[in-house]
Amino acid sequence: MSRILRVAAAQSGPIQRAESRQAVVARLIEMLDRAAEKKCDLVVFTELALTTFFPRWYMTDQAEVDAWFERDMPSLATRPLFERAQKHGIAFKLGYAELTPDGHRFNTAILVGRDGKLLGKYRKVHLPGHGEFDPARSFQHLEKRYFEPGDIGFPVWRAMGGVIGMCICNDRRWPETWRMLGLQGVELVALGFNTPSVNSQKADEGPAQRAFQHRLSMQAGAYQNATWAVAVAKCGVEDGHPLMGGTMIVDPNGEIVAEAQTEDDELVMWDCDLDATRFGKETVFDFARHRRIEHYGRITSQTAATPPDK
Ligand code: CDV
Repeated sequence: MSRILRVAAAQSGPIQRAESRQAVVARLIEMLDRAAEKKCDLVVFTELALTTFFPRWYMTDQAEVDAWFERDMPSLATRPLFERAQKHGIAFKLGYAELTPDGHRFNTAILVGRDGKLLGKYRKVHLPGHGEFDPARSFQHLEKRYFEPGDIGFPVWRAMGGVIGMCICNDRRWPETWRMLGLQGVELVALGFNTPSVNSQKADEGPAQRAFQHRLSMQAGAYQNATWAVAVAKCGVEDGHPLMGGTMIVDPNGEIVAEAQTEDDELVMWDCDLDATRFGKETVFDFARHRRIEHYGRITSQTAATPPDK
């Protein structure tokens, strides 16, 4: 059986604060239709794909905050996306803000199968930013205010003939994320990101450096775990706030094989041969033969770095 998965990374251009869910979903459906025309198997949408990147806004009214969240999935607004994907027989990955029935809020991604049914869910573990208004920053990044850290770890799923995993934005900068997925034999990692083009705490860390760090994280994560990796941006200028592009598909050698050219809605496609993950998994990154877990205890027993005394 062929293990080639035709993947479309569906980059979102900017979503303004005033844009409705219905208008955004119509844009996603338009990309889904184009992916279907090209006979794609899987469409990867971005992080918080239904709204502007609202954690840049400081809010104190919980009702105002909750308006950015989905209580059901599919919701009324997203049902047409599910129906169209099912009609095309395309699987998709979607990021959104999740409000659970018992009142928990997560930055979430779901994997939906070709039949329109939920295959898997991931909740962002590494939440960046801060919980209170920070006047020292050039803009706010309040993910720690609006979300709880994910509570379901880093699952993977057997789907579409392979082993699929997800993570979300800041997770890609953490080798722990990749290794947790790698240790479950992941063959394709799908993620979305909203990365401001400039560091809010360091004005001279601009677009070039941000793009470099993004590539470095993606390429290292893919190579060191011998997996395909698909990273999908929301980018362009949202209400005066620029987000970087850089949607890309990375092969299991860590090479970028396809990359977006714009900061708008754009499809980036590639035929990902899942068997191409085998060589790395059976040689230099054959974990069973080469990992030395007797030396890795600190990774799960401490958070802060503890340099030795002088
Ligand atoms: N949405 C994100 O997680 N953004 C972070 C920014 C704050 C650095 C990122 O890692 O891209």
